[in-house]
Amino acid sequence: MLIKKLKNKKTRIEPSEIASESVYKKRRQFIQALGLSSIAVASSSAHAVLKADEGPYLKGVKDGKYNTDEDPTSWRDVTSYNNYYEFGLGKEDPAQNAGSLITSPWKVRISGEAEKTGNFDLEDIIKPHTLEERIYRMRCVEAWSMVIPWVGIPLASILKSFKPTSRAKYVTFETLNDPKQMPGVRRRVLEWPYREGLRMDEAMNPLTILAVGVYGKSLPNQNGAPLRLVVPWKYGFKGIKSIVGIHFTEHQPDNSWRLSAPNEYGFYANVNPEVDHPRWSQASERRIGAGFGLFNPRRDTLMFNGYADEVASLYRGMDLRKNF
Ligand SMILES: Nc1nc2c(c(=O)[nH]1)N[C@H]1C(S)=C(S)[C@@H](COP(=O)(O)O)O[C@H]1N2
Ligand SMILES: [Mo]
Repeated sequence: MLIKKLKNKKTRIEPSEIASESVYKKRRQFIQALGLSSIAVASSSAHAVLKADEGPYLKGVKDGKYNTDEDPTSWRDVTSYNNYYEFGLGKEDPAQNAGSLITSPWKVRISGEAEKTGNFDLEDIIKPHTLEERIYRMRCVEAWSMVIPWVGIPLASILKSFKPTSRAKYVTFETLNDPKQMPGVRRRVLEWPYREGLRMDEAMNPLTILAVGVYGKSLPNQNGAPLRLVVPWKYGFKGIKSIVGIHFTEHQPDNSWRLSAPNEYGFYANVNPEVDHPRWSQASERRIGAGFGLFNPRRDTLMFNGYADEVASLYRGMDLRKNF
């Protein structure tokens, strides 16, 4: 029980942190006004309100593109309202249970249709690239949404470094599958290991990133440490967490959610207010942390989650009802 308590302590949120997002926003505006990179010069006052035990700010993070200017969802909500079934089905389970995940050292296996394949240390994969902050709208298939300031690397830069061959038409990702660290995989609620895939042009789109951090700091385990996918125009389940494998393939791969319920979850999973989930509407969404009940009216969901200018051309001529 003592161990459990200590673990919980690591993820408990102090009341002072509720202010973190407004401080964070002010700091960003200030730093943007100075034209400086946001994280490299992070002020100590902002640091104090963010969780002290989540480690220092990541260094050398530059401002990225495509940032929404909507208010970021609080650190508290981003790190305590999660989906990560390997650590339980409840939204609060991942923050409670993911302390058992060991994220260092971490290896990623690169395989399939690429010239450079093998087992690589995560540090070696990341080192040649520049970290960027990307403040994205995120939308879960369960019709809630958040605004999350990720820190990551464009997936295209990382994939190119492994020199995919001309036969690489898709890329698949795999999460760690270790019942010792992940109590949830003992129940077969999904096809383990959790896996997800993208078409190569989706993977290479400049919006797609592999995230290593959030709010300027390393990813908490519950958010998919140490490496997770972020594809802001797709439903949240495409954003696979704690990646240990990247595989280049010629044919469209399987993904865990489609394997478990093919009529409910497709391969593309593009946010689309016009195509309902068989059990609920996808036309509107509830922004987490934006107030309660009447004070938090549902907002209309936007086609491609508001990123149509950047990605609609990827799907020209496709029937998005069939390819959901
Ligand atoms: N390995 C793994 N990745 C996962 C999930 C999961 O259960 N296991 N849940 C997905 C779903 S449904 C969502 S909405 C997002 C949530 O990411 P967040 O908790 O960082 O907001 O993670 C996605 N990635
Ligand atoms: Mo989700």
